[in-house]
Amino acid sequence: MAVMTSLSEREQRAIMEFIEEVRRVHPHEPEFLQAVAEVARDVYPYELSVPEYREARILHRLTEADRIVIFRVTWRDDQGRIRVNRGYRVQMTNVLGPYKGGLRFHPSVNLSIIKFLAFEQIFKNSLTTLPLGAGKGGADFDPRGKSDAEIRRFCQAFMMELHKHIGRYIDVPAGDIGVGSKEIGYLYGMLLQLRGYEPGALTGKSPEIGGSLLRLEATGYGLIYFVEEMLRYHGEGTLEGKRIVISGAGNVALYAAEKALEKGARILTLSDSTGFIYDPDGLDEEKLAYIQKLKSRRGVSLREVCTRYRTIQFYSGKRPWSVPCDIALPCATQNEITLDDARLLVDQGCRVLAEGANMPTVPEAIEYFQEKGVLVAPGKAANAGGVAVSGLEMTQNAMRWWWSRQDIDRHLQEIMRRIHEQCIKYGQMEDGRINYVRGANIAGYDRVARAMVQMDLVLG
Ligand code: NDP
Ligand code: 2IT
Repeated sequence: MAVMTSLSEREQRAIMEFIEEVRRVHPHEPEFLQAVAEVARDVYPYELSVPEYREARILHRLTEADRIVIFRVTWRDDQGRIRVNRGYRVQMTNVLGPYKGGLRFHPSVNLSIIKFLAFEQIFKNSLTTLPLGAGKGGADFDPRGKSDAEIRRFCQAFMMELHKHIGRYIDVPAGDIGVGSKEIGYLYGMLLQLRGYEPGALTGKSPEIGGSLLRLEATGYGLIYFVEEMLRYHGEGTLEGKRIVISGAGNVALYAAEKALEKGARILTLSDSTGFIYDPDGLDEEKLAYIQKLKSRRGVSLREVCTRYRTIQFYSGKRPWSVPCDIALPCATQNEITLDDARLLVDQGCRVLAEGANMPTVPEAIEYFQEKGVLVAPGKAANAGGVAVSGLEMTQNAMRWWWSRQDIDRHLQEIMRRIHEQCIKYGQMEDGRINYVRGANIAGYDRVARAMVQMDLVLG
């Protein structure tokens, strides 16, 4: 299905009006508006071209969450002082399955950020082709500098409210920034006490308490599988010898690095909120294992790596995009690649940008990359491996059975391959080039739209 490369004036006006309307209804939510605008640019003209979608006003409906829960989380710190945080759960749509998406604990969390993440999740979860609706949650809680006991008490207090809104057929949270298997363990422990055995109500659990093998690695591994598909399709060879620049040093970044290394790539950088490390020799397995251990301690800076490895350089307060590379993998957070960063990356020879994080690239930078012929894989396609294996965790919990690492890995590779295929199908331009951003947006939208039209649920 080839798509027109340029929009007519009428289409452009319709998109602008749509975005303006969303801005009016959701003022002061820049990240949410950014995510909606990125999708609307591709999807709104498509919606207008399909009479039953246009009539059903699918995109208008998808920009308004089914419901949003905002709640107080009260907990006690190690000094015995009462602390108050704000918790969120945005239940976006359950057309394809139970609301599904992670929980983020970070001081920057606000309604706009959780809504943008929940909105992205609609299209991502749809692309997996698993029965998953979309949601996201979290709190403005800062795990840095907190003791284990404080993290546990916070997670318990958070679940005191969250449990009223989740369930295996209702809403199934998982991890995201600041929420790893340790936090999921505490959250699940509290859910167990409040409600009894219900492993299917939360994913990202460790295997001992009903989690799926390979869930931990799934987002990072899936990202690399997706990049391999892109290279293969474009005749750009394999990852062997390719120079990769990665941001982040958390779950997604470290497992992407691990898999890329296994495939023979050269990992030049990692970053965290304090700066980035650059290893001119490329990180090897030993260094990566050391970094993994170091970063599993909350609040430790990557700077520490240099005290052990003298050849590794640390750049305080900087992002890694100035380092020459073939492939860039932003795996930290939203809007971490600006237009200036994009210019730098392109000048230095970057050919592929694949988003491990959600919305890490500002829209102007995406446009610039595309103009310059850089292949851009949007997060909703490239990082879908995490939620896909979460979906498989739900399947295993429902079956009261577990699959081997090899089984899950096979499914993950197959799912990433199919997502790539959908991007090709819907993102093929008239000149034969592939616009992965458009492909992912339209393919993700189309499945939800078809489901909505079939159920045709309109009240009033
Ligand atoms: P982690 O908490 O494990 O790691 C996050 C990493 O990014 C850390 O190194 C952290 O630095 C850094 N970071 C976070 N916020 C900022 C910031 N504002 N500025 C600079 N650095 C920052 O999170 P994940 O690896 O799970 O998530 C990373 C990204 O991937 C997010 O965008 C998330 O939404 C996305 N994602 C995650 C999935 C998952 O399964 N976990 C699935 C799909 C997408 P520091 O160590 O200093 O805190
Ligand atoms: O952004 C994401 O897709 C995630 N944080 C994972 C969500 C999940 O439910 O596994």
